[in-house]
Amino acid sequence: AFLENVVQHPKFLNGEYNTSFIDRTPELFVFPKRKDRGTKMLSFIGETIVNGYPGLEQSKKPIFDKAPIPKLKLTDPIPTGTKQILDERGPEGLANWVKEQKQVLLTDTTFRDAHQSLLATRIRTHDLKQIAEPTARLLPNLFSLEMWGGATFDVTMRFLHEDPWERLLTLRKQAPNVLFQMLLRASNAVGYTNYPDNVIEEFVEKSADAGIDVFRIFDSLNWVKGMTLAIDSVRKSGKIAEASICYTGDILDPSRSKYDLTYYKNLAKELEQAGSHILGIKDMAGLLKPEAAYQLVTELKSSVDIPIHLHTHDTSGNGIFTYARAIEAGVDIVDVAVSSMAGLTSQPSANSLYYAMSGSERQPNANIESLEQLGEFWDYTRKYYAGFESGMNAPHTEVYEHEMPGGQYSNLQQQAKAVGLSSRWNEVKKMYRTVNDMFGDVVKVTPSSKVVGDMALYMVQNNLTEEDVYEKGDKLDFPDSVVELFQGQLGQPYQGFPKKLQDIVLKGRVPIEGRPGETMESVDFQAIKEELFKKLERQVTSHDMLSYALYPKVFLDFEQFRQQFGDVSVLDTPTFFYGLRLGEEIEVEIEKGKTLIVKLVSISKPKEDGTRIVYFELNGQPREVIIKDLN
Ligand code: 3PY
Ligand code: ZN
Repeated sequence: AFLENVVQHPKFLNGEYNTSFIDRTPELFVFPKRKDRGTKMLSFIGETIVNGYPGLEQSKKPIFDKAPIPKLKLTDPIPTGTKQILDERGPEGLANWVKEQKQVLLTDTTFRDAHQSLLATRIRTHDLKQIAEPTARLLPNLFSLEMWGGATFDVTMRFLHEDPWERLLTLRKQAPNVLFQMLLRASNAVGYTNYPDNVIEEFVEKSADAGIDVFRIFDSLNWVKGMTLAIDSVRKSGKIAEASICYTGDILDPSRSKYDLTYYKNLAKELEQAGSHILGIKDMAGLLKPEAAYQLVTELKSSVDIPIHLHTHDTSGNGIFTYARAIEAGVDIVDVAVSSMAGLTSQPSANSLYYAMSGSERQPNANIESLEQLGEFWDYTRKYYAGFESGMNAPHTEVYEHEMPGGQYSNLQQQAKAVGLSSRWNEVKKMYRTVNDMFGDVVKVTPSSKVVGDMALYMVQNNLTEEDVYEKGDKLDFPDSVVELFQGQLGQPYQGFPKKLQDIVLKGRVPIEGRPGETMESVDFQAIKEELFKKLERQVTSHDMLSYALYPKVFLDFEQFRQQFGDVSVLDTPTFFYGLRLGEEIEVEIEKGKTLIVKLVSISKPKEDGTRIVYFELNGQPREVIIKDLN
């Protein structure tokens, strides 16, 4: 069936194919299904109606207003943008172009970090797809759209039952003019652990092929040695390497002298030396105060020759002030989100920054009416995801104390809840800072931030003080992630590990000092291909192989889900999370021009074996599915 699909494909017949034809042509893998798509979809909707969506409190489906999509003349050509500049001039040419701009440039993070930080990364491709082309048309002057990487890779498969690669390919088609940016955790790729070198190389190459232009690369301990392989791989792919400094501590506080201006200056020079086209300053927790931003950017502008791109989180409420000062000091690009997806643990608002810079020659070149229109879409869309909001609804200046990254706050809160520590959340936050200090004042960003969080939870849960750890540590069984950190599995922190605690944690195990990837065996992609072919009984793409190499269990669970329920990314978001109301009828476009009409007719009482029958109409014909009621 696969070969039949290949030889019948119009691109193949026209000779428009190259080595990536197979990877980039997902329809080649669409074969006659054993179970029809309608039945699979009804099974999924039936499951959701009876048992709810995992992680959301089960409730009757709320009534949502449909998000308004800006009305645009879609027959007009999409205006050109930075993507065309990169394609014409290459990464160095693009970097030079950035330096020539008088106005500050913007990266819109709405499609990635904004929802990672506000809504536990849950925004679905279905919604992104509605607004990708309008965004490309309304904001063609953006530097980039951050739309992949970080937690999105894992969450799309694990919780949204979608393929992250399909998201990238789909959005790329709709927004061909603006650079696509992703967050790459250096040797941890888009995961929480170190991967072998060939996985990183392959992942970068295939991500670049699928549409990523700018790779923001960081190491969770600011360890340059852990970043060079990723930088080299990006350079090889012809795309933009934006190696980043993770900002921690406070350069204005003389008692926090470990990370001072000189530290950041030296790091910036090393990253420039290592081949970075742009220097990122990644303020993942939003600790960079306005005056510190001014001093830091001033210092770095005079130390390196490449453009500087600043990322912050607005947790403290000071984000716009920080940006205004950084812009005054000459920062080239800043990260913002569309107003209704901005603020708090997310990025500062693009709309606010636009107005804050009124009267300045560096005011960003964005159309404010466009930003407001996009804001309206996201205002409505965000409501579908209300169940994932963190509950933080005002500026949170405590962040300067606990230093938790924007993306971690709600996550750790959930973890605390899961182990029965909801009522001790304040203690957990304080302990997070204590652990930071015990670990020698470390950079806290995925995955090092997760280790600090694990240790804080462990100590609160077991009622341990700092002294207890030093006194009774030989009898304590520390979390695995803590042992791995002190073994050097995430790399080496600046000025090394605190020796005393390292000995207590390792209990005689020998730490490594080199790059973990150096000693890890390469992944055999051919073997993965064969293994997956057997498991999945279908042709295996290089995207499948990478998803499996990074997240073996998550990928296989996702595949199994697809076998059982089909492609659920075609469902609208309220239906995906809440199913249908009695009597409600929806239209689902399962492929271009092919629509199913689904109506919920009734739900039976549970039978003795705990199952219910859910009665639907599918395109006017009665259909039923049997669902086990797990409540
Ligand atoms: C991630 O690694 O996902 C982050 O957003 C870190 O800030
Ligand atoms: Zn961030």
